[in-house]
Order: sequence, then structure tokens, then C-alpha cells
Amino acid sequence: MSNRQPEARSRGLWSDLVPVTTAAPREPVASRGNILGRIRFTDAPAEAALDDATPLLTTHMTNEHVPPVEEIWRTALPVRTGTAGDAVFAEDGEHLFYAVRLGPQPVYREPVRELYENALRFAWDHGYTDLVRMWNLIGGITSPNADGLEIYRDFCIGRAEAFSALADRFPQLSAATGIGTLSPGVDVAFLAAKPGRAVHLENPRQTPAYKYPSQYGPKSPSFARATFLKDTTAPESVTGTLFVSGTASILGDDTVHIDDVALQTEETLRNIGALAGGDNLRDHGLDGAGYDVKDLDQVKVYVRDAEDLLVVRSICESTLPADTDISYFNVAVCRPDLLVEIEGVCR
Ligand code: 3EB
Repeated sequence: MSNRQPEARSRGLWSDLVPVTTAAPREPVASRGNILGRIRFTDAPAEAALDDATPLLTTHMTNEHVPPVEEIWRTALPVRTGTAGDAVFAEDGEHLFYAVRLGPQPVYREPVRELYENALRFAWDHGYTDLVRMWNLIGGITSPNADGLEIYRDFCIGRAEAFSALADRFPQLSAATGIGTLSPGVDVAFLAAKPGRAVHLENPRQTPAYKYPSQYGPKSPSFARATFLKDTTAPESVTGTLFVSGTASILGDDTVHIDDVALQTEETLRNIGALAGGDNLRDHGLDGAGYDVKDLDQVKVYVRDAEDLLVVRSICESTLPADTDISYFNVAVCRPDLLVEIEGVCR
């Protein structure tokens, strides 16, 4: 459990990854605050629901190889929660957490378009006009849908259609994760903020995902490589939180180090270092900010093959400080040749 978070934040958002136990988790002092939303990574999916009066998304992402964990997003501000159709949400006047589960579908395109349009309209209508972080947890991600199209590609079409329908309101894409789960269906959660604090970043080592060539699917994935959320809207402010998207062993648009999980893990960590480094932040107008890969915390590491868990873990543990909060998952990645994907948060 990381102790690196300051105790009080006036406008920030922070998260913890805590083990799921039958007893209520003991909360570290640094984690006091109000819960905005939770994502429970466990052994079966469930409808998004208000649980203990807070939004809870439950996704099937643990098996016998990894323990269940809960990601808890907190804020210092008072929170209002509610439901919107099948979705659950919480807002604190500065940030919105929204989560919804879409059950198994023969073809995902149309229901995903509808889910994303509803979600984006909800955020807009409540004044949370800047997307900050999206998670797309996709069952059977590299398996075919009822038409024979890979489910990730099918999903990407519906998501792209929603962003295109709402392009006047959401012209910018935020940090995201697109990753496999262990049950059919799609679990979506996102964080959004009031206008003026979010800056979206690309990676100098990677082609922007929205410009991927069509060999990876009829519609390119709709996400940025990272989003920096400034602590305040003051223009001179360069303090904030960097939300690092799911990052893989991709250079340009090519998967590199096919069949070599150790090299894929090291390349992924180099990609994160280049993305979060001071040069890249300066290139995106964030002068004075910048991180090292060692600053990555609340890390989620997705490993396709269970037999690779040990080697990935040993590389992550030797690269990141001992007090880093890291959780591992044994799930498929969105390209069959990607063996590992890593995401996290830098402050
Ligand atoms: C990649 O770089 C790896 O579709 O939302 C990473 C992060 C990936 C987000 C998404 C996909 C997504 O293309 C896959």
C-alpha cells in the first residue's frame, strides 16, 4: 500500500487499490476522503449498483492466479450519488464518476454507441465537459462476435460513432484503457471534470491511437495516451495528476517484441517513461511538470498468460519503488500479439 499521497487535497482526486476481504478494509490514513466510485475486480461480473450509497462497478478480472482487488476513487469534497438508467454515478461539483455494465451482445457496435452516447450526454448535461479517464473492460476482447468480427474492433466502431455524434461537445479524447475481462459483456467506467483543467497527451514513440491504420480495425480506437488533470484552473498551475492510459509494447503502430514478454514489459515501461517525462509534458504546454516511470503509482498490470505473471512481476518490482501500489490481472490484451499492458497514475 502506497503512502505517497498527501493527506489533504482541495481539488484533487486520488485512488487506492485495496484487497477485497470479507471484513471492511482498514483504510490507510492517507486515504481519508469521500468515495466517488469503486471498481471491484473479482471473480464474476455484476450490474453497476449503488453499494453502501457509493457507485460500484463489478467486473470479472480475477482468477486463481491473482487476488481480487478494489480500486477506490476519492475526493475531499462532498459527494452526491445516483443512478441514471442502468448506470451509477457520483459527483462532487468538480469531478464525475460514471459506471455501467453492458451484458453479452451478439454484436456490440450499436449498444456500445448507445451506452457511450448516454454517458457523454449525462456528463455534458451535468457540466463535466472534460473527460479525464475511461476504462473499457471487454469480455472476449480478441474473440469473434456473431458476425465474425473481433469484439474489440466491434466495440471500437460503436465508441467511435458515439464520439463522432458528440464531436461538437467532446472534440478531445482522454486517457483510457481497453482490456479483456473473463466474462462476456462490457464494463465501462469514466472520470470527467468541470472545464479547464484537463490536458490530453500523446506519446512521441507511438502513433496516436485515433490515427491507427485500418489494419487494426474499421474504426481507430478513441483515446489519448494520457490526461493531465491540473489541480486548479489557474493557467500558471503545473501541479496535478497524470492519468496514464493502458500502455503496451507498441512503437509507432507496430507491436514490437512478438512472443517475448520480458522485452514487451521493458518496452512498455520505456513508453510510459517517454509519455510522462518532462520533455513530453512541455511539448503539451505543461512546462515544469514531468515524471519518471518510478513515479507511476496505483499501477494495474495486465498479463495475458498466467505463466508470464512471475517474469512481469519481477520486472515491474525491480523498476518501480517498493512502496508502489501494484495489482496484477491475468486477462487478454486488445491485440492477440500483446502479452502485457500497464497503466497507472503519477502525481
Ligand atoms: C494500444 O496502445 C493498446 O481502446 O481504449 C490501450 C489503451 C489500448 C486504451 C482503448 C486500447 C485502449 O493500442 C490498447
